[in-house]
Amino acid sequence: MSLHNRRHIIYTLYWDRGGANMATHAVLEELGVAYELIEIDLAKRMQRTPEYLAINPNGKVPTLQHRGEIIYESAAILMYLLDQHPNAGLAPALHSPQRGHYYQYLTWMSNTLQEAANRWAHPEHYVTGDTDLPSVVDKATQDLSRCWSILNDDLGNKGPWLLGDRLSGADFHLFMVAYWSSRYGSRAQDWPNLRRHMQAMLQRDSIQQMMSQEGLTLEC
Ligand SMILES: N[C@@H](CCC(=O)N[C@@H](CS)C(=O)NCC(=O)O)C(=O)O
Repeated sequence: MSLHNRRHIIYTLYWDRGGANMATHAVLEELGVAYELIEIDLAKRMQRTPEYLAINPNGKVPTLQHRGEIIYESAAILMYLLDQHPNAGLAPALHSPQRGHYYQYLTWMSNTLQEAANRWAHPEHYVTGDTDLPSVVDKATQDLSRCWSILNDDLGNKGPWLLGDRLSGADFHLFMVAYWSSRYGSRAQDWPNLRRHMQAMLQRDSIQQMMSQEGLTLEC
């Protein structure tokens, strides 16, 4: 990690405190590569400036820049990043059976788990008025519980990581959504195998560095 050594920077991560950048940020730390952080303060609507929309037309974080390429979507960024560093062992080899499960978890967490999390946190994005907001939140809570149940079973059957005995990028993505859920109606930490997973992730230097740099804390 050489966050402040600009001469050797190869990655630029656009981020906001506790945003969907958390997984990428921790993986950059885990890899020990040189990177810089550019804060996009969502509270100040910096994601909507013409400058940032030119980088990421979705107006969301994270965005990663690497050798002139711009990549958005946290799961895609993780897969791309870990393919740049195959020796780190955080992505299963291309033709290994575990590679399928790695894709499975990252895409499922993006479009099912993270989607339910987003509905819980931002029900206003899913309806036109505000009268239906409680029912959107209730349904999101049910869907989150279903997702936690699936993950809790998988971790119980395989564990301690999503791919069994090997840590992968998917575990960083899971930790990110599990962290967010500590303020939700359905919390990952209330499921025993998920709680163990969160506690194991919290032991990692990379997670601690990311959380300290983003000013985050978590008790579980
Ligand atoms: N599926 C995207 C979701 C990104 C996302 O929703 N980011 C939020 C922060 S967690 C954001 O930038 N929101 C700003 C906005 O919607 O204006 C990913 O995983 O990268």
